Amino acid sequence: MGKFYVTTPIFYVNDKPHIGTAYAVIVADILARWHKIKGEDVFFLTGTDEHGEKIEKSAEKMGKSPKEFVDEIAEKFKSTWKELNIEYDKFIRTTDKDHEYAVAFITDLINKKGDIYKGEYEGWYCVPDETFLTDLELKDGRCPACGREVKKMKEENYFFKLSKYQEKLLSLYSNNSSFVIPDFRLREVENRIKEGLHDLDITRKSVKWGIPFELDKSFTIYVWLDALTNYLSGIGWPNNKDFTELWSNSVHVVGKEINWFHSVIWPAFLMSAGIDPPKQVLVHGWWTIDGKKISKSFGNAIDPVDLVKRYSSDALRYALIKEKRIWDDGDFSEESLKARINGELAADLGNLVYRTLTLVEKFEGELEGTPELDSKLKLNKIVEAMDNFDTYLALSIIWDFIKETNKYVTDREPWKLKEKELGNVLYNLLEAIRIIATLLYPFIPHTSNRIFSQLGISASKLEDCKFTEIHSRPRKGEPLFKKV
Ligand code: ME8
Repeated sequence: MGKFYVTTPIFYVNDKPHIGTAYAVIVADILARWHKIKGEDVFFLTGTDEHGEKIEKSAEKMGKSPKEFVDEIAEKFKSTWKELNIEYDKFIRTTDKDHEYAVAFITDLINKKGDIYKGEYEGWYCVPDETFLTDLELKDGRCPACGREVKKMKEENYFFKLSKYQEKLLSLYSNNSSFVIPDFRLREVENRIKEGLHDLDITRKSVKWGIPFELDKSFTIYVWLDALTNYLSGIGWPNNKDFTELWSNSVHVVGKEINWFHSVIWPAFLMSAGIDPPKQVLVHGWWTIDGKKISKSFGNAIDPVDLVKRYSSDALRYALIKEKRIWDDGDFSEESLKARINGELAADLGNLVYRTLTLVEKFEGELEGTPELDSKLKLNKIVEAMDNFDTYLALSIIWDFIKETNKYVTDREPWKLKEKELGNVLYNLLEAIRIIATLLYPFIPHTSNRIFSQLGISASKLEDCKFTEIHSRPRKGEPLFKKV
């Protein structure tokens, strides 16, 4: 059986989840469910990134110990993912003991390779982003990533010989052109590497809330070596010898601002430790409001739980995927979400199911006939789009099939038909609806399950997406979506 391992960034716990963090998790959930209906063995990892100065400071502000503070926020993440119907297999926390062990282990491997040395760092530091910056990297004297103030820093530090991996990284990309999706994000890191790689600081002296650095206990490990290792510790590395089966089929879903860490620094750490790189990094764009990135610290965060309560998790999942391609940025708009509920979910999909099942309930004949709608189903195109992580395109092609099915109703006017002819049209509609529910399952799982239940069948798989015989007696239920 094929394997599929998908991860999300592990989120900083200085914030509760917002629509941007929710997006990464929804994308990963859709990919996980897609691979499940393909019949693969799937492992889906998400979690929280709990060490570092930022978190130490946030806890202090709240008058809590770091541990008390992170425990509370980690729970908020878990409950939010539950509201969004996220079916992860493991929720990792960087304060988990087995994770801390894995971080010490990988640091030791890197050190044994001779890739760690002690030096001194002098430059600028962005506290919220926990990044050192050079004069050249500053933008108008501020952090280029978040636009906030930076402070001057001079610190003894331990460094990782990142510069040593310049050529190896470039050949990783040229040997595997789909290592980073989309392609323009691969070119971006490639061009930056060609300008020259600096060695990377991997410890902090002033930060107590972190994993101890075994080589020198007056330091803790800087968040990125700690955080990135979650992708291995989350599947039992280093003790689980079978981790390679999942690892060779791994996809990291990450936002564009952390592409560098995932496509450059992470593979370099792994090369140093003698571990293969992950299979792929899928880099998604940002949700914005009036063009500005949504973020708690910019004060424009939108609470996904509030949207779920008002519109349902499926409506939110659907709207986020249908609004833009994964790798693009896009403005979030509640008006557009409402329009999609009314126009696409309630009218196109909801009505199709409701009116078909209304006719089926009144019909006593055999639900059988000849497939007439199957030629409208572009299954290969949907599979191809999903293989390319183009969830937007896949969902659009599924929606074209829903529209074709609605057109079939209008063209054939089943309310005017009788007996065998009616049985034939209803057969086609029911089979189309079953296939639609199967293909929509990764995107709107709750709605798909409701359709399956109205059809009187259990959930089907991708291999069942063809017109066959009907063995159940469908029963109409409540409309799938109410207009808002
Ligand atoms: O960077 N639009 O954590 P983080 C889309 N702990 N996605 C967004 C977004 C937005 N406006 N805002 C956030 C960290 N995200 C590290 C990661 S991984 C080993 C360590 C999503 O809490 C997006 O996926 O800042 C982004 O990469 C992630 O949240 C950053 O979460």
